[in-house]
Order: sequence, then C-alpha cells, then structure tokens
Amino acid sequence: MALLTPDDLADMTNALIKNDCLIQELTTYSLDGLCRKVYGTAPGNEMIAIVPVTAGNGIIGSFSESLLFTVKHFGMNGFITENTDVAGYYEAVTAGADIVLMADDLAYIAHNLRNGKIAHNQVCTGRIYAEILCHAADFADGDIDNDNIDNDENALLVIGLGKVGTPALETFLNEKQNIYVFDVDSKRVDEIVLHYPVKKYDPKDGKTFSRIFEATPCADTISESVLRENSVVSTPGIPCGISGELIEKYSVRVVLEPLGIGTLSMLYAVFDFRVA
Ligand code: NAD
Ligand code: 2YH
Repeated sequence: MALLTPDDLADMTNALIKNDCLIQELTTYSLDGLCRKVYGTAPGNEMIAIVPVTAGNGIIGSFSESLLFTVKHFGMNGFITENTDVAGYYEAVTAGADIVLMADDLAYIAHNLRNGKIAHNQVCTGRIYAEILCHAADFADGDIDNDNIDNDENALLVIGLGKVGTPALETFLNEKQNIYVFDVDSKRVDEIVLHYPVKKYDPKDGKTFSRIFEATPCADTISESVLRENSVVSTPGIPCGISGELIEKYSVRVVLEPLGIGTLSMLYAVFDFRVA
C-alpha cells in the first residue's frame, strides 16, 4: 500500500477548500452536504481525538495536523493527543473523546466509541469519490439521457480496481451506473467482470467518457484517447492520473485531494445522529 508523504500533504488545506468549491459546482452539494445525503447522518457535537501512530514507517509530518484541519474546517471539535500509540489511545478515551481517528501503514480508521461504528479510509474514500461522480452526472453529460443505464454515451470508466476502486465500483452499481473497468492487472479485471455486472474497457474500442474514476498509485493512467471536452475526473489516486496538459486541452474538471475528503466521509460513516 502506498504511504502518504509530507509532500503529498503540503498543500492539503488549500486543496480541501478548492475541491469543496468544485464539488459544489459539479453536484450542487457542498462536501459535508453530500456526506449527509449519502450516509443520512450529521455531526452531533462529538469530540474527535486524533492519535498519532509511530508503528511501521512512523509519524508522517502533518498527517495528524491535516486531520485536525479537516475536523475544524467542517465545524467539528477535535484535538491531537500528546501521547502516541496505546498511550495516545488511553489519553483520547480518558479525555472523553467520542470518535478516534488513527492510522498505521495498513489502515486508517475512524472508530465511534459511543455506538461502536468503525470506518475504513479506503472504503469511505472510494465511496465518496464515486458519489461525487454520480451526482455530477447532469453537469458532465449535458443532454444525455442519464436514466437509461444501458446507454454507453453516459457510461463511466473506472481505472484501478484495488481497495479504493472496488468500493467505488460497488457504489456506482448501487446508483445503477453503466460501467467500464480497467486495471493494469488483467487477472483483477477478470475477477471483477466475473463478480459484477460491468464491462471490460478495451482501448481498441476507441470509447470516450464524460466521467472517469481513477484510484491507482501511478501517474498518466488517463490517456487522451478516453477524454471528451469537459470530462469530469474524480480521483483519490496519488499522484494524479491525468497530466496538466490534458486537463487544459480538454477543460477537464478534476476532483483530487490527498486526505480530507476521505476523512470527512469516514466521520459521516460513523456518526450516530440520523437525518431524515
Ligand atoms: P491498491 O493497491 O489496493 O489498488 C491499486 C490498483 O491500481 C491495483 O489493482 C493496481 O493493479 C492498479 N494499478 C496500478 N497501476 C495501474 C495503472 N498504471 N493502470 C491501471 N491500474 C493500475 O491501492 P488502493 O488502496 O486502492 O489506493 C489507490 C490509490 O489511492 C493510492 O495512490 C492511494 O495512496 C490513494 N488513496 C488516496 C486517498 C485520498 O484520500 N486521496 C485515500 C486512500 C487511498
Ligand atoms: O498513509 C497511510 C496508509 N497508507 C493508510 C492511509 C490510506 N489513505 N497511513 C498513514 C500513517 C500515519 C502515521 N502513522 C501517523 O502520522 O500517525
């Protein structure tokens, strides 16, 4: 699994604010509004503790600070524990935290200590980036009939079928989207088409897409041949899978931010308070 680096997080605060504006433009929902709609929950004045973890590759500079920024930016209460690891967890619980956020090299989780709900970053990241594209349908597809799921004109391309891409795929299927999939690992593609009602993307078909989801750890995974003017790309993948040159040439809208969008999705996944 790819680990975040301090460089990935250097511009995280600006990226979160900029992406929140873009999500609103594309979907008509702010990011927290979209999370509320997707999960049917809302914050209920929870205290969120962020526990730095030294295991494995250790503390990532500004990881905990980026989480605290996200919590506070969306109007919630939080703190970073002074202690790390188990001592930090003890500190969080004894200080009255309702939700704990913590990550090692394999997993980044949100755990609600009041209701027992637990959320995994990869699942929640895949889900929210997929929901952004589902709700961006009207913007991206113009006059295309979005209610006809067999219409290849409004099909979605999913690139990268790993731990983030697979929950995204499931979200798209729940939302009845018409999906083409691609992964550099052809065995993974075969497994996916066997288990889900999706089609293999074959570059020889010359298909283009108005909406593309990407979750790989590689650059330049989105080639010119799949793009349309004004395509929307929703990509948690780090680094960005589309070049600056192609973004400009096709006026592509790209939703990409390294940590905050997925974190907010995790928090809404574990909130207790249900909204109508
Ligand atoms: P993963 O290893 O489980 O899956 C990655 C998939 O991409 C694999 O199936 C792999 O075969 C495929 N792949 C690799 N190179 C490819 C290429 N050139 N073309 C097509 N497919 C390719 O990883 P993951 O946990 O799903 O994470 C994917 C990316 O998302 C990573 O870069 C990770 O750091 C990032 N991520 C970002 C956030 C965020 O908040 N932005 C959150 C979680 C993960
Ligand atoms: O970056 C990671 C893992 N790849 C999981 C995150 C998924 N986007 N973990 C972060 C480790 C943080 C570190 N232990 C800290 O600073 O506490």
